Amino acid sequence: HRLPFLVMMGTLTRCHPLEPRLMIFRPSAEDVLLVVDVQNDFCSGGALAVPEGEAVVPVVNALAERFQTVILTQDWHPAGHVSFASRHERPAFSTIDLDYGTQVLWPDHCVQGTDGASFHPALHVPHAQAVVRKGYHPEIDSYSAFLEADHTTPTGLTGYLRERSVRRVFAVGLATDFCVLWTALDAAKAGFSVAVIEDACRAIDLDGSLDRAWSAMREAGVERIESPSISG
Ligand code: VGL
Ligand code: ZN
Repeated sequence: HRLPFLVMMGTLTRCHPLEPRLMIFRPSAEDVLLVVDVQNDFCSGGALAVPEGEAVVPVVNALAERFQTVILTQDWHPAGHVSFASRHERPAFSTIDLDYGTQVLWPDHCVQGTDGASFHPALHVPHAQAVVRKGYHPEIDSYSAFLEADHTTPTGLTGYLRERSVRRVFAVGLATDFCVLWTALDAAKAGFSVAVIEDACRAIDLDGSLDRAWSAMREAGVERIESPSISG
């Protein structure tokens, strides 16, 4: 009988033996696991805690073992950053209009060099090869690991990944509906194949932002997968 597999982009990709519609990805040198903002401030007890944020840590640790190339991102704001509600004397989670568009105002979080900006202590990815810091310009936020919120200023990650011959980006981390969302959309715009691994992410979900995020990602051709779809 015929084995249910097909070959995609030079990588053996087959169906899950128990779930024929589930595609299995076997990471190669052309794949990167991009771990977005698994930092103390986005976990329980942190300044901008994402519900169950720390639950991604064991999932990410296990996934990372299956990737040769792992890159971490770190939200990295100076004190008094333009995205901080305190700077504008406005309530957290309200919005203001800035030159580059609407900005959600957040509690002060991920201030450079603080414990809140450090990676979660249980994140164990010793073979991670680069850390991309973002949001360091005082007047520009950056949810995306590729482009700042002005949609023009690059972080350098596109060039880094291209120079390393990466073609597929697997995004995980915090938060699904902000930094993971914008990272995935910009990766797709830059020409990478993109998948978001849902159970390795958690969301803030502000006024329906999670549903909108999945719709936007679907429209951009970003695949929505679960961690059992990544084989070792
Ligand atoms: C994030 C809000 C503000 C995120 C970062 O990592 O999703 N969200 N800064
Ligand atoms: Zn931030």
